[in-house]
Amino acid sequence: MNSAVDTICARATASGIGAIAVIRISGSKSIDVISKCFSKSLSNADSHTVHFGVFHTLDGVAIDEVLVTIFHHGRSFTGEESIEISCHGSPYVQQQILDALLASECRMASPGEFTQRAFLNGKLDLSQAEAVADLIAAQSKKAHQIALSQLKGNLSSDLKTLREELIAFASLIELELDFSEEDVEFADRTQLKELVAKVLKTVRQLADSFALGNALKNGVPVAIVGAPNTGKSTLLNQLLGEDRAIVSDEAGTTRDVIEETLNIEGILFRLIDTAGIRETNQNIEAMGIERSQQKIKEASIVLCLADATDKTNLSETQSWSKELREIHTDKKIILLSNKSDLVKNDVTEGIYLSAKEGIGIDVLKAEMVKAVLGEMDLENDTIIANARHHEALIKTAEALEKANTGLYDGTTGDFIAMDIRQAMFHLGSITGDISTDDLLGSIFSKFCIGK
Ligand SMILES: Nc1nc2c(ncn2[C@@H]2O[C@H](COP(=O)(O)OP(=O)(O)OP(=O)(O)O)[C@@H](O)[C@H]2O)c(=O)[nH]1
Ligand SMILES: [Mg+2]
Repeated sequence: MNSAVDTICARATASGIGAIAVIRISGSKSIDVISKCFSKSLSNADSHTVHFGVFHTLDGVAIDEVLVTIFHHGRSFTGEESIEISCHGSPYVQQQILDALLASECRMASPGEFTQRAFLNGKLDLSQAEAVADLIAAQSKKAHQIALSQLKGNLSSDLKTLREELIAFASLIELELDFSEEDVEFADRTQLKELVAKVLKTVRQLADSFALGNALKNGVPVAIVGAPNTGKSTLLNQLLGEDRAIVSDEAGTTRDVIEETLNIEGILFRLIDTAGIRETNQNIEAMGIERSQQKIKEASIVLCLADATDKTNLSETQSWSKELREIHTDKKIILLSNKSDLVKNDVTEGIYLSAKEGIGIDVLKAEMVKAVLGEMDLENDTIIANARHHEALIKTAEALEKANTGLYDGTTGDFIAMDIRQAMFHLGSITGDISTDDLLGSIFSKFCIGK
């Protein structure tokens, strides 16, 4: 059977009980298949029309009252003739309907097969197809925003511009090659240098945006660290607005890592409360401390909590956070003077905070948001959130750097043309202009069945 043209079906909604469920069919026999199991004839139905009737088995046993939506060839998500059956959300009903479809001329869709067909039929490019998966998985406003922008084709159009610029470059180089036999050297390669520099800058910007995109997609890890009893668990609870972690005036209360998610201004943060760091002979506490140190490594933002009532702790935390800042230049280290409610008239370091009274929490939240977004303008800048795209952009940049070096070293045009072709190849792999079955397989197999 030719898998590209046979008719496939699958549940499009989550399994389990729901008010309604949607079953999708796609392929050239979609209308034939439904016609055998539906109380009304749909062979003359217009595209984008909805029909109420009874779905029955091939033997005529009624299963459910359903709504059938028709999409004609070329006018559906996949680009093929498609049907959506909205039935009641009982798992039994859904299974009966699927069984009837499978007994007709349908086969079960494999993971991501609907989206893969949309890609193969030119309805979406590869980066847009991947955005479908990201959109479904988005857990916060910002992650949703990035996925939607990619689905709408913003990344695709940026890449298209880059590609056109590289083609322009390649044609200039070709011109040089054409004249090479006459020993004409383009002594002045200024224009070429400018073009490569321009493209390289954009490619690097896109690649760099991955740090932010990835953080927004998966949640920004925030480690709350400090000496025992400084109020780390109190701060976690205050940020969450609930008593999640045990708070006590005994040092060493938190022994293991506690993780909770928090949404601030549409950004998902993963807050991590850790065991207080100090010298200890106790095994369990020592293990907790080791994990705290591990969590600092994994975090993008580290909240260093000091006890403002304890001068020694305050200066120790201050120098410790300074050290962290020097070692981890890619992390945002925020120093907090907690329990400031007890030292009102004293000078404190970092953010003035009372985790217990909720003072300074808004300032802290604003700092956290600022640490994530930096100078980025999410509304207008294209942001990469996909590791595959990031990798391809890095490779594109590498090839462009080689071309750039070649231009300055006076390398002959044919070598530079080769580097440019490499750059175009990697760029093209993002949108799927250049793709292999292996690549497609690995991308679409990560989708759920029904997508
Ligand atoms: N006055 C005041 N007390 C606070 C504040 N924050 C925490 N505390 C108190 O400090 C004590 C320790 O708080 P925890 O939140 O358990 O401290 P911790 O850093 O998680 O401690 P360990 O888990 O043992 O490392 C508790 O008695 C809290 O009520 C604050 O801002 N002001
Ligand atoms: Mg604690």
